[in-house]
Amino acid sequence: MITQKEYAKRRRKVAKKLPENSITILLSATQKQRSNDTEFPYRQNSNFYYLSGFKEDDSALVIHKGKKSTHCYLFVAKKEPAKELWSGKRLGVEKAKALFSFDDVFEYTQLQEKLTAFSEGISALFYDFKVEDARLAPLKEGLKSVRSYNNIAPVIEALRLVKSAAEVQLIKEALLITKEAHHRAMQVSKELRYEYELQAELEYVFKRRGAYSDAYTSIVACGNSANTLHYIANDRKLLKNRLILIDAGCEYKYYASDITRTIPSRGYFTKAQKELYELVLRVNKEIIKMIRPKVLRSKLQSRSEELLCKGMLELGILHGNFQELMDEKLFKKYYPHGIGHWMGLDVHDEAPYKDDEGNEIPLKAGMVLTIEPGIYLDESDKSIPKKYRGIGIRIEDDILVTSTGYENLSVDIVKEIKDIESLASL
Ligand SMILES: [Mn+2]
Repeated sequence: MITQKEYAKRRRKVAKKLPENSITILLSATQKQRSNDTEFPYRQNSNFYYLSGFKEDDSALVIHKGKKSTHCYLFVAKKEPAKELWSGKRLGVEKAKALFSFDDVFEYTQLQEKLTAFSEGISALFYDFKVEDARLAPLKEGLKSVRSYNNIAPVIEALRLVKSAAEVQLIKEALLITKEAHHRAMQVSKELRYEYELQAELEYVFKRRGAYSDAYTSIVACGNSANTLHYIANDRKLLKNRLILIDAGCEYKYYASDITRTIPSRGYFTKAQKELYELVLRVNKEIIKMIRPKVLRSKLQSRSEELLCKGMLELGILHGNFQELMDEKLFKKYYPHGIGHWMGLDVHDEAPYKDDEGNEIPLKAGMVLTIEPGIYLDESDKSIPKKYRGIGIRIEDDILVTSTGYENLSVDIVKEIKDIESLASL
């Protein structure tokens, strides 16, 4: 659990980076319309949530940094019984004051008026450029003395890069649920007929275990479907003796998990599938072993490219001279994506990969990243051995950088061939 103390500490860290005589406004996410009068389930904006822990819409966070002191305020929706009857209870000002450790809490409708009151001598305004919408214009207009408009998002996102112990704990809890979901998929795939049935099995576990949602739309891709990287239709048949690529992870208490496993549709890998799978698994493990503080992600990327390129050359998927294949990046046809990404409140955490000078940020204890090598061999590609066509494999784990190396947070989600086959035979 993230304590109020931790949220307050994060706000202090942000305030430290701000100039004197500045106001920072963070607005909650808005309700997103799905169609006509139906809405998507509401989810708070991650940067706002990171600094507040507040889950309601129609809310805002204000950091007022004056000459001598800094104050943080929360603005929340008014308690209105007639509205609450339809759309649910609101915490309201009084309870928010008691439960959240802000210097003060006001009604959201007072935001404009309070900003004007704070605005004396204010010259810089900070807000999240990604949440710039109609709510902001009148607020900006009210702050007449402001001379500079700045994006607060990079300041918050740089902090989000290094996770606290409590954040790591939540990611671990998300992964316990995601583990159960993937293991269930391994057990039941042979009994199912369509990709969406398997998707339902995974998401049934997410929901039943109290996860808010999937952290991203699940990919359940049988056979050649896996060669579409963002395949989310999940509406094709689970054919016999194919591999199924499953990229699915739940979001639990606002924290993501992101796991890919590739499993046989009928419980057993064929010989050709094993050959490819073992290559990807070897690369997955070898890259994870490289993780420790000060290592550059680009190093992990280039090493994964070397290993996959060499492996594909040995299997007769690529032809020619290894160095030429590397220099001309010909392996990219079959391994076109990155080795991994930051993960946290968002599955692709909005944290920077480069510092202000444009230099790559090296790994540091507390960072969480995915490692996800893959090979994608389209069924129409006549240049590769027939036995390998129509196979796509990715194996993805979630890794915490520690002071001495790494902790594989998803180590309990099976990925060895024998373990997957034995789960399938239960
Ligand atoms: Mn991923």
